[in-house]
Amino acid sequence: MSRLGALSLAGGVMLVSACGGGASAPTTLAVEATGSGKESKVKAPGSIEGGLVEFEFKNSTKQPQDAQLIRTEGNHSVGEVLKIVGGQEGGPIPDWLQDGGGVGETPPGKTHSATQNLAAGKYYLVASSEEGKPATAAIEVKGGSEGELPKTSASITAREYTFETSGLKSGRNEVLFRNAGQQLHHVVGLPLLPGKTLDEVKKFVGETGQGGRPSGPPPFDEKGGFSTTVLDGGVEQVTDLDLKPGRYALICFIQDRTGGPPHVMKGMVTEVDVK
Ligand SMILES: [Cu+2]
Repeated sequence: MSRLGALSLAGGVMLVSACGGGASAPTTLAVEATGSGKESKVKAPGSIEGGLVEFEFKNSTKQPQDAQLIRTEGNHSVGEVLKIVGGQEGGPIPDWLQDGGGVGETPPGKTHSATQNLAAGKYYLVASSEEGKPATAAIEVKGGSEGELPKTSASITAREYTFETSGLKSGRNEVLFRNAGQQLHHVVGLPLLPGKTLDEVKKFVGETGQGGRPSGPPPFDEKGGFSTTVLDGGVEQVTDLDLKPGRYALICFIQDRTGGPPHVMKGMVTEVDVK
C-alpha cells in the first residue's frame, strides 16, 4: 500500500509563468534508475539549464519506480527531504520544500517523460519504488528560458478537492496535468473492479489509513493503475500515462500543507471512464 501513502510531499509555490514565445527547444534531463528495487541507484546530471525541460526517466530496475523532483530553498540535506517524503503520513509540509514535479510511476524497462518549466534552484531527485529505500540525486538548475508546453488532446486538472479530465483514452496518452489549486496534488489512477463505487474506495482508504486493517479486499486493481508525481499549486506539466479501457478512480493522497488527512478523505476522488 505504499503507493497510497508514501507520497506525502513538498510545499510552497513554484511560480512558473507561460511566456509568449515558446519557440525554444526544451533542455533534456536524462535520468536512469538502475539496480534492484531494494538497492537501486539513480544517475542524473549534477546541473542542467532550466526553463523548459523534458525530463526522461529510464527505469532499468525490476520494480515500478517514479522520479519526483523537489526544489529546496535554503540549506537542507537530502536526509531532511526524505524525512518528509517518506515520513509520517499527514504531517505538515515545510515551506522550504517546493515541488518541482518529475515523472510518475514508470514500469520496469520503460522510459516515461514529463515536460515542464523548471525555475532555477537546488533540486533533489527522489526515485522510489514500493520496496527499498529511495535513490536520490542532487541537481542544480540554472537560468534557462521558459517555453510553451507541447499541445495535448488529454488533460487532468487538480484543485481542492476535485479532478477534471478531458480526452483520456486507452493506450499511451500525452496528458496535460495541471494543478490549478493552492495545495499540492497528484493523481493516482486505480482501475475500479466491476460493480465497485467511489464510496467503497473512500471506505477502503479510510480503513487502511494510519496503518489500519480493511474490512474487505480493495475495490480496485492495486497493480493496474498509474500515478503522477506531486505538483504544487500553479504548476503544470505534460506527461505520459498508459491507460486501459474501463473505469478508474482518480485519487489524491496528499495532505494540506498544514497537515491533516489525505485529500481523498476530503472527497478528492473522481471516476473517469476511459474508452
Ligand atoms: Cu491533493
